[in-house]
Amino acid sequence: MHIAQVDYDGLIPNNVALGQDPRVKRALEKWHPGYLNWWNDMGPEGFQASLVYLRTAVSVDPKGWAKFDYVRMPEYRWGILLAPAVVGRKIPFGTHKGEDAWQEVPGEYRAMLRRLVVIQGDTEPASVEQQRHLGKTAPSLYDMRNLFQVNVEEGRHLWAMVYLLQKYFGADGREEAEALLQRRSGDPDTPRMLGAFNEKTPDWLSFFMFTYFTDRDGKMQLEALAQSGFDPLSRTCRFMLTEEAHHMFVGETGVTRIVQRTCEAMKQAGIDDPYDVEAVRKLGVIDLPAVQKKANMHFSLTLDLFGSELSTNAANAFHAGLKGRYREDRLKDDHQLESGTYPVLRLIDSKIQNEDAPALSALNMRLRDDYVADCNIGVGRWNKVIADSDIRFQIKLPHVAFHRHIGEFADVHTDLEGNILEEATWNKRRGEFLPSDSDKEFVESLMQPQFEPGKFASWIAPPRVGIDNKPGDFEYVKIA
Ligand code: BYC
Repeated sequence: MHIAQVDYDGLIPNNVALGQDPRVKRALEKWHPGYLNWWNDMGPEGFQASLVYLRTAVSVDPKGWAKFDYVRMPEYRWGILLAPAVVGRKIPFGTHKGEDAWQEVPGEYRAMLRRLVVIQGDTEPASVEQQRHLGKTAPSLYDMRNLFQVNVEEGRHLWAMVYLLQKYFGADGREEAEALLQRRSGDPDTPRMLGAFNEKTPDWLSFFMFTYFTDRDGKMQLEALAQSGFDPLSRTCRFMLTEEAHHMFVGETGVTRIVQRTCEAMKQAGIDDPYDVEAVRKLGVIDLPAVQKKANMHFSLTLDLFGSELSTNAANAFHAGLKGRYREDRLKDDHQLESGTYPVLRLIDSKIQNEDAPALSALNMRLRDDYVADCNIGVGRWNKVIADSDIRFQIKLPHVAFHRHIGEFADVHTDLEGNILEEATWNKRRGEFLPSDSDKEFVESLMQPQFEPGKFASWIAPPRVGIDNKPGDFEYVKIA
């Protein structure tokens, strides 16, 4: 079988010759019913019997890897897909740089590698759980379909990590695969592993911010893992990145369409002042300050996902050749970082300042810096929509020290510019920076479903083009 082709005949579509690997095939077939139970319990609520116009990966060929068709989500063909192997691939960084990439787990790094795979795997079902109620308030069938597309692909990404656990980690891999189905986002006893994945996604503005900011952490982490010297992980992540792009597209365009609709409504009503929140809200659109506050929230929660600025875990994973930097293969240095330094923002004598730190220890900070730069690109596009409407408002990412729970700034409060605030001032001003109860209530009040083909809720503009070039009134979801 050619690697670009996917075997669709069996229960589990794959391009890893599962048919010739009875041990792993059996293990996955055993895991499958538990997965379906989890999907039925924790996946999109109320739409499991509906026909959804979804894309399914049928190949890993970059030109034409997906096909679109109506599918009921529980019947989606979740599969195991690895990007094609690079012949003669070498470990690209760390102490083993230049050695042949590992095709099996290197014994000395087994625990570290398993931890990375498990953490990556844990985020995927978590996001599905966080988003499971949103279908009921979808602002259009187009948006509902995009939500479900994101959800089924996160499900596939769980499969991707579970395949690695089942194939390469024996009995403890099987246990971890089971545990991935047991933890639950936000559960006080069995929460998901990382902070942001235990938060609520209560409305569609949050969903778009999550897919813009948090899925982008997914992109950065997958890019770093795609560099791995453990070749099966690298190939798995490379293919996951193909799907991930759509998730960020959903987020970026979702926020763009909200901002566009708000600006249009303000212009029509002759409102110039974006801070006249009461007047703007009467138009049935989301005021720009509320959009800013949601961005502050999701950006800061996502920064926590990069771990501490200085981290021995990150240094060890790089040194071992397991997790690289963002686009390691395009960087021009020794790829070992034993001697270099990197500027790290730290809290020193109660002041936020840069300090040069050993480059190996500063890898989380470096990935976070790359992330912030990437985030700013889409924010610039949102601002262009606002500027084109002649409204004087700019969405800005807050300072990286703002509203943090992990790392250097976990113990201080700051304003959006990074000025340190006393506890009492923070408590008083919190509602200026983050969604207040009344902001939340207002956004929630707008979340009325719009399920008529081609129609959109009052607070969001239609997309410029349909999915798979379908016309505006295409019935993306046939609700059962
Ligand atoms: N919450 O050395 P430190 C995605 C723990 S998103 C709770 O500073 P490290 C997706 C940490 O585990 C991408 N705990 O951190 C997006 C450690 O605990 P232990 C997911 C946290 O290890 C949307 C201790 O604090 N993939 O794909 O250098 C939808 C000290 O940690 C948090 C990955 O993250 C937190 N936020 O970096 C769907 C890639 N942060 O071990 C999917 C794999 C840290 O001492 N993961 N801790 O008990 C990693 O590379 C790293 O584990 C992290 C943390 C970057 C997450």
